[in-house]
Amino acid sequence: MKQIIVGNWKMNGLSAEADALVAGLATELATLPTRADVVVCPPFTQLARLGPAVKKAGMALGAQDCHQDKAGAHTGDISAPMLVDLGVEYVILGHSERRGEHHELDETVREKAVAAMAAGLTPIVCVGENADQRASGESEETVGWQIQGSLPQGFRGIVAYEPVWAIGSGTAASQQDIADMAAFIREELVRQFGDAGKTIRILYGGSVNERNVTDILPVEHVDGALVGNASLKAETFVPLVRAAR
Ligand code: G2H
Repeated sequence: MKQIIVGNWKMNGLSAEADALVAGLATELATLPTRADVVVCPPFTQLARLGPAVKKAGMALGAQDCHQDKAGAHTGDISAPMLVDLGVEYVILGHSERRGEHHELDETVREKAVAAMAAGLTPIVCVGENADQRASGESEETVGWQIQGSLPQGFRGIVAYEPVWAIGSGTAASQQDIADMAAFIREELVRQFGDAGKTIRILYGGSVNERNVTDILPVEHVDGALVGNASLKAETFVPLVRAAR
């Protein structure tokens, strides 16, 4: 499977810096002969202005969340059809920062994934254990429940394994931990979706950078990376694309 590198800008990017970052990515990616799929997920406020330049550079546009309803009385929310209307193709759902700061449950994430697929978006559903769950040996159990609860029937999207304790820490999970969990997730996906589960891309996320990426991307069942901090500069993001197959 072709790998995919997804940049999650989180709540970063005023217009001038967002424009400069996409321009920098465009220049550097143009020098790569063949490469993985690349998605950038800026904040909602930058989607419309960045869309044309992102596509011109051969990248795809992603958003960081969507509401589960198509429209209606949901002050401050953005629906999946609204994202499609702006040329968005991917949407990150159930990131641990949404689950934590906005109390999103597996059920909500599942409803959002249904809405995203119905609108024609590819959902990137995040799962991952926190430090306490890891310390008590419950990593697989936690991720298993999240997969069962967050992925709807007929799921056609991407799963991102993001151990919460590794996010933004500067230290990624070890190669062995990633290999073990990616294999477990693959088994779960096949158990839940049959043969279709073999074609769902599995990403690793959590402090991916140019130093550790060469340990992470070759791991079996790892089909790419979801990248936060290192996606905010072309010089730290492009090496990750270069390392992908
Ligand atoms: C995990 C990741 C991107 P970072 O949240 O989703 O962020 O690479 O900064 O740990």
